[in-house]
Amino acid sequence: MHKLSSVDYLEDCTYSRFLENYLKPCIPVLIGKKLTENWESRKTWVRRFEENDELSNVCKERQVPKGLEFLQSKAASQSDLLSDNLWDDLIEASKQYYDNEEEAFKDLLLSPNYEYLKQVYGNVEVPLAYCSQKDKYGSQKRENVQLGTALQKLEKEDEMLRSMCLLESNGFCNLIRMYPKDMHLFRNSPVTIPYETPDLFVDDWLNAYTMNQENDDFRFSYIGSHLSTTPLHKDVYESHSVSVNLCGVKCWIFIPPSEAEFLQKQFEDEGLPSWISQKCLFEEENFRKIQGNVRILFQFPGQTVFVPSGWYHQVLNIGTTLSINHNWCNSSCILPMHFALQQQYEATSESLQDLLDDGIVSKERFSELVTEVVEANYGWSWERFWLMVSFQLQRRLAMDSSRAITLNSSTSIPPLPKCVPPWSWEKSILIQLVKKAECPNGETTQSIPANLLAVLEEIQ
Ligand SMILES: O=C(O)CCC(=O)C(=O)O
Ligand SMILES: [Fe+2]
Repeated sequence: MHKLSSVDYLEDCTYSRFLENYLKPCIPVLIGKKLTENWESRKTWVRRFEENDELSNVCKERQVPKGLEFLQSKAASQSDLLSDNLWDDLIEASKQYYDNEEEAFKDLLLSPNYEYLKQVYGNVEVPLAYCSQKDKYGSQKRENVQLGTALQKLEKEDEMLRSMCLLESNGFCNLIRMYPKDMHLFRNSPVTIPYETPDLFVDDWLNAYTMNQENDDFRFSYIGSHLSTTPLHKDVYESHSVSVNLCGVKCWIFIPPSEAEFLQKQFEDEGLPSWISQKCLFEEENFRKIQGNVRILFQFPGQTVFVPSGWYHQVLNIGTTLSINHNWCNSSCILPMHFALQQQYEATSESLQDLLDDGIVSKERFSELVTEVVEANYGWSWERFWLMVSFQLQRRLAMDSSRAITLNSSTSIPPLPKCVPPWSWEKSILIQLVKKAECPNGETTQSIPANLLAVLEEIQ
């Protein structure tokens, strides 16, 4: 049987190693828990069942791996989600990360600090997904609730799972598989942000621009109950993501951009599925061709996953998980982001072409309409894309007082972070970017600010 490849695991990682081996080539990587050891949220957002906790005692008596066996028994009926070897693979992976079993089991006894989270963020409205129910479009059913309400439900399910373990019941367990996800807990947060973005991910054009210019952000939190999932997807705008897990274990599957075409072909008739079972990926003949390129990864508490732009991925939560994620971007993925946005504009123009051909709208109105539809479906536009690029260039050039420029009306721009790629490399990407935006006649329809073009011309 073919085995899926794993993702590189680094206990520690310097910026230059990350830049050259993972960020520039867009390769996923898992980084050890030392990277986030000073995070406030690793203390305040989670709690550990103590040694005298009932579950610990039962596990000791029965000599079972604490925290794992009861989760496994409750997953027995979910063969579409889990492969038979998942538990062995998980234990095998933990041996890479921990010196001994005791240490691993200690981490597996972490759970969300429901009381604390309710107290601090209980009033924030969040999207709550029900992973075992579908809406009319076939996506996970979602509703907006206050986080306090969601936490109450999650805590109840957590308790039920643990008490079923105590009763040694192996019967079918009807898990609701709730998943509050994409939660904006840090936008207008009442308390200080409980973490500091590691240097590796701090060169982030997307959050720098949205936080400073749009009063918005791409910083999210996720609280996944046992066996909740995030369906197969690529990240928003073709950005990168970074995920730090605080408790539970996340099982990730990654499919590289080079296999996107294979995936599309494989599911040509019905469209991409929301979930590809591990059984299918591990064992099916059809998938043999890509098995060597598909990667699996178990993310334990404290560990950080870099999810590069353009990779399809899906996530299964084992035990209750709690994570903090950023979508982010910089010169390493700005070209694929540009390409993806261009595709959106092209597809939208094509679908609306009749309106222009039949003289229903003017040429000017047509292009406004295309932008409106792209904004509604995809969430952003050329205007905001180029404003983000300009904002970043302004930060870059502010470092050099002879070049300080003003590209937009903002008065305060945050200083450039400590770890950024060499300017020569970044400059070559920006030049390629502008070339791609130009039509054959040298004009562009992408609302590139004229002063951005002038600055790029000057620095070439
Ligand atoms: O943790 C999850 O459920 C999904 C996270 C994800 O898709 C991401 O960070 O890009
Ligand atoms: Fe994602």
